[in-house]
Amino acid sequence: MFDYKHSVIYQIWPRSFFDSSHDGIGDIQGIIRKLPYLKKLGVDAIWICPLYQSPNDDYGYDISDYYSINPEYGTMADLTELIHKAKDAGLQIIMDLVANHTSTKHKWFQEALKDPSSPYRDYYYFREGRNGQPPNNWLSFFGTSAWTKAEGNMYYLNLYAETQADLNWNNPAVRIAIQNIMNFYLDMGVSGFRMDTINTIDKKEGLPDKNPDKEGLQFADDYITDRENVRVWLKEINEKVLQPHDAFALGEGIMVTPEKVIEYTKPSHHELNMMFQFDLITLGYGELGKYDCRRLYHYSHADFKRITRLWQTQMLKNDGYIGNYLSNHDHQRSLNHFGDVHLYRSRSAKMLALYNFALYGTPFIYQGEEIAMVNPHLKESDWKDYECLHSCQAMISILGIPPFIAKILSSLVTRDNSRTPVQWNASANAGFTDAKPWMMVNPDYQKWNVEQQMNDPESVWNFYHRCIEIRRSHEALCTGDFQEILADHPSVLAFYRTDEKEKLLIIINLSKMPASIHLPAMQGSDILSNCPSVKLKEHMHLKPYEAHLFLIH
Ligand code: TEU
Repeated sequence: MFDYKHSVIYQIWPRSFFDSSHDGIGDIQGIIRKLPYLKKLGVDAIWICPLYQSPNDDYGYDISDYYSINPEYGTMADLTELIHKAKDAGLQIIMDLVANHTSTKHKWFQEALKDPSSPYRDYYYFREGRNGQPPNNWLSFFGTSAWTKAEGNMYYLNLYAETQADLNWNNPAVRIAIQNIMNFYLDMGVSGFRMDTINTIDKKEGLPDKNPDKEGLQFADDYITDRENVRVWLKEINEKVLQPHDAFALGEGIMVTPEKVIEYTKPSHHELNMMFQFDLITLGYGELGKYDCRRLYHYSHADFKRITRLWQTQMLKNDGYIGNYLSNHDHQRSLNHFGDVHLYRSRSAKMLALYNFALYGTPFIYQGEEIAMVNPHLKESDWKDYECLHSCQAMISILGIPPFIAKILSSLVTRDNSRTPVQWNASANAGFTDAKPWMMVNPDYQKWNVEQQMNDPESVWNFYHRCIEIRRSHEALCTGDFQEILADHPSVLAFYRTDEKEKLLIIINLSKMPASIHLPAMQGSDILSNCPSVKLKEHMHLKPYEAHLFLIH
């Protein structure tokens, strides 16, 4: 297994990465063409979002055939070529495993639908409705009922889109089928998997109503996350698939707590190597997620610091392990969420990079983050994401938000924001394609693109490159302790990362306002900063978003 604690992982959402086939859609050959770029950036592994056959209702997270590649992205031969060329370049390939559900176009579901006595019927949750209503009151993650009518009074469960039918993991045949899929790709040479929404594969027995005394659809959080069989089934996968291949497994943990991550990732438990948590990425969201605007998308830097402190201390103290990320294909761009896209776009992008690379846990770069890509200004007609199209309606119907406000807010938080094509250069369509791109390109590509930034030593791209080099040369950043100082400061995050060889001090002004700090007397050299290097002093005045990494003498 590759050394994931000393690695940097780059996330590719293939549809918008690079188009080599002149159809306006990113593809596998496009990823192959960019392997030298990824090598030059300095990453060690690539997590590729789903490439499998899919109707694209959820852009690949609705799989209709696990054993074939979406022809828009290429062929199985292309994937084989990618795996081999990546390995030759010293890059690991991590595939996305979507095993909580399949597309309703999958042959298993089609057989189940056609014939109630089919063995595939028990691959899914088919249940009788109640008085013309769904079997229970669960709300899906996408703002609709978690049940879709199949035929007559029969419904099937879908925690996500209505065309994403939940698999019944209680059925051993389902577990064996998923294990066979994993073995197939591991035998092809992939290094492991990012396991999609993996902590929702076990649902409360009997599928009972949630808050039955309440009106309307209810989010069944503890009925569908982290139930006891999740660990049982992960241990089975670890024993039968991961260990025999010495393969890596990263789990996406919906609303997962530090206690649960420790259970899933403690090495002696033989379940997962790493997990994604959601506390930071959902800062400012309401309890029902990004389309719940009741917190007005406001969060404090004290919240940001509290979450950082919680996860850093809990993981180090209890032998848990996480991947650290500031955006991905499911959320708006990190600069719009945590930085500044106007006055301090470059500086705040570097601040966020320094933050992410200074933490305990494997740093993830989402495509385009390394050049400070930001949300485009989307109109309703630009929306393509199923979640947005349906959750905007839920914002109106469930939360009672006036439609014109719901649409403005939806454009700000929709996943479409992070799915615009990567901006490679200043040529037409940002060099992503020479055809009509499948999705709008952010018009700021002429100023913000890879080519321009690789040639600018002070660019965000070169800062990411330095972060990767510095992380690689300072073990304390990978496995050292975390000790916070200035815990009560309203906007400055400061902490030591130490091991037996060295002591590093990270100081980050999270705010667009200047900040003053008082430090213990010490000597140190400024080894990485988004502002001109400064002397480490007891009293420091930080510019907006100013960030430093000091090596303490
Ligand atoms: O996302 C799971 C998940 O976290 C979603 O609930 C996500 O939070 C969503 O955007 C609601 O805010 C995974 C994939 O990353 C996502 O792209 C898929 O749509 C989803 O599973 C279903 O496969």
